[in-house]
Amino acid sequence: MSAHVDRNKIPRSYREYLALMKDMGELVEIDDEVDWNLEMGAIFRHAAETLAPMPVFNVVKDAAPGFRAADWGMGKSSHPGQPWRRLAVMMGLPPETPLMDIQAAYIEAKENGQAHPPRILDASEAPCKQNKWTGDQIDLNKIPAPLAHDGDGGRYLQTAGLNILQTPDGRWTNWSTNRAVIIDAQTMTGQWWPKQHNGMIWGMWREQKRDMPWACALGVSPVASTQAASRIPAWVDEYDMASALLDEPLDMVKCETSDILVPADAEIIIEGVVEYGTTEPEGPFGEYPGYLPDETTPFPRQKVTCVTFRDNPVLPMSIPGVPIDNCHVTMGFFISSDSVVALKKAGLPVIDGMYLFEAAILWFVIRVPTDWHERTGWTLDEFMNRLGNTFWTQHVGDTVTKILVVGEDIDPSDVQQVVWAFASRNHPTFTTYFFPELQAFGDGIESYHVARELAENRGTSLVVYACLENADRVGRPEKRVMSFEKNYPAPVKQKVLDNWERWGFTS
Ligand SMILES: Cc1cc2nc3c(=O)[nH]c(=O)nc-3n(C[C@H](O)[C@H](O)[C@H](O)COP(=O)(O)O)c2cc1C
Ligand SMILES: [Mn+2]
Repeated sequence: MSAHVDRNKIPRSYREYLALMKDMGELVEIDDEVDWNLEMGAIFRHAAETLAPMPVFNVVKDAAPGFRAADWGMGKSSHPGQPWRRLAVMMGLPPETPLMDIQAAYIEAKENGQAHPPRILDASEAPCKQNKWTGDQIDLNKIPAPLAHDGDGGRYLQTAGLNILQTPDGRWTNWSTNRAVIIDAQTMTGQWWPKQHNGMIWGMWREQKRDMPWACALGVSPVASTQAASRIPAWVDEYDMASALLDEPLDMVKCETSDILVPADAEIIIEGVVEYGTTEPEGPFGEYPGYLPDETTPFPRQKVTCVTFRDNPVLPMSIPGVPIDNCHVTMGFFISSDSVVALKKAGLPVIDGMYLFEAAILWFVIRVPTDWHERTGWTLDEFMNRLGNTFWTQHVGDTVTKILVVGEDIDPSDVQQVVWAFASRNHPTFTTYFFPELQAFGDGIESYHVARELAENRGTSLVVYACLENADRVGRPEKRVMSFEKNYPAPVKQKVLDNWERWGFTS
C-alpha cells in the first residue's frame, strides 16, 4: 500500500473542509437567492451529473438570515487524474490517491488508531451553541431544507447529518445518517427501519413505552462524517471509530434538553424526542439506485425541543439520484470498508472490495488473492457459499444483494475492468450462487423487484457471481490476458514506450 493517512492534514471541521474545497477549485458559491422548491435540487443534480464543483447556496428563499446550504462533499471530481480528491483530502491523503488505496489507508488508520474519551466542552466554548432557538422560536421551515426531487414527500432537512441516539441503559451510542423530512415548524419524521441501528435502539425505548431522546448533528467534522454510513456491529459506538481515525479525543458538548453529547463544531444541532405511539407518513424520497419509490411508510414523530447553530450555519445535503453523486461515494466507500474488515475478521481470503459507484452501489465487488485455494483448501463452491453465508448474516451485509468476486488482477473500483471480468469470467450457471434461505434488509428501492416481493415486503434474492478466471479449474494455468501490459515481453514494451512521444502519440 502506498498511501497512509496524515492525521495532521485532516480538516478539523466541516467549515475547514469547505474552505479546502474552495482552495482546490472544487466548490462554487451561489450568491443569488435560490428557491428551496426544486431549484436547489436541480442545481445539485446538474452539478453531480456533470462532475461540476460542489454547490454552496449562500441565500435561500425563506431561510433565516445567515443560513446557508451546501453539498456535504466527497463526490466525484472532474479534476484530471484525481477523481477522488474530495474524499482523499478529507482523510489527509494526497489528492491523487487511487480509490482502493484510500480504502486501505482508511482501514489502516481506523484499526491502528486509538479511541480517546471525548473532551467535553462547556456550552460557552462550543461553536454549535452560538445561537439557540427554543419554544416558539423553533421554526424548521427557516432552515434551508430542499424539496429535493419532483415527487418527494416534503422538504428533507436531514439527508447528510448524524442521528445520535443512546440505548435506555446508556451503554451504546449510535451515530448514523437516516433521512428525515419536515412535517411542521417543530416536527419531523424519518426512516426508523428496525434493522438499522437507529430503528433498533428506538425499538428498545418503544418496548418501555417511552419517548426517546434524539439529536441530529448537521455539518460535522470529516472524521465524524466518515461514520455517517458506517456499518459496524451493534453495541459499538461510531464515536470510537471517528476518534480512532484521528487518534485524538473529539470535542463534544451536551445537548440543551437531554444528556446526549453532540460534536461541538457541528453547524446545526436539532434536539428532540422520537415519540412513543405517534406516526406520520414518511416518503417518498428519490433514492440512490436512481429512482423515486412510490410508497410512504408510517414512522414516528420526531418532536423538536431545541435548535442550536453556529453563526452563518451551513446545512449539508445529499440529494441522491442516478450515479455518481455524493451519496454513492459516501455510502459506498464507508460501507465497503466496513464490509472488507468484517469479511477478513471472519477469516475469508479477501484483499479489498468496493460497492461500485457506477452500479449505484448495488454491486459489491470483492477482490480475492490468486492463491485463495492454496490458502484455504476450499473448492470454489465452498468458498462462495461461505462468503454469502458470512456476509448476509451480518449487519454489514444488509444493503446489497449482488456480490461479484474478482481476481487479483482486477481493480474493484474500475468499472471497465469489473464489467469485463463479469462478462468473460462468470459462468451463468456453474459459478453463480443463490442464497434463497437468506434475506437482506433490501427495502425495494431498486427497480427490479417483482410485485410479489414488494407486497410481502421481503428482502430480495441474494446472489454471488464468481468472476474468477480459474473458477472451475483450480490448479490449471489461467488463460492469458491479451493486453499491452500482460501479453508482451518487457523489452518490446519498453521500446514502444521509449519511442511513443517521438512517434507523435500524445498520451
Ligand atoms: C448520504 C446518506 C444518506 C443515507 N440515508 C439513509 C436513509 O435515509 N435511511 C437509511 O436507512 N439509511 C440511510 N443511509 C445508510 C445508513 O447510514 C447506513 O446504512 C448506516 O450503516 C446506518 O448506520 P447503522 O449501521 O448505525 O445503522 C444513508 C447513508 C448516507 C451516506
Ligand atoms: Mn451503528
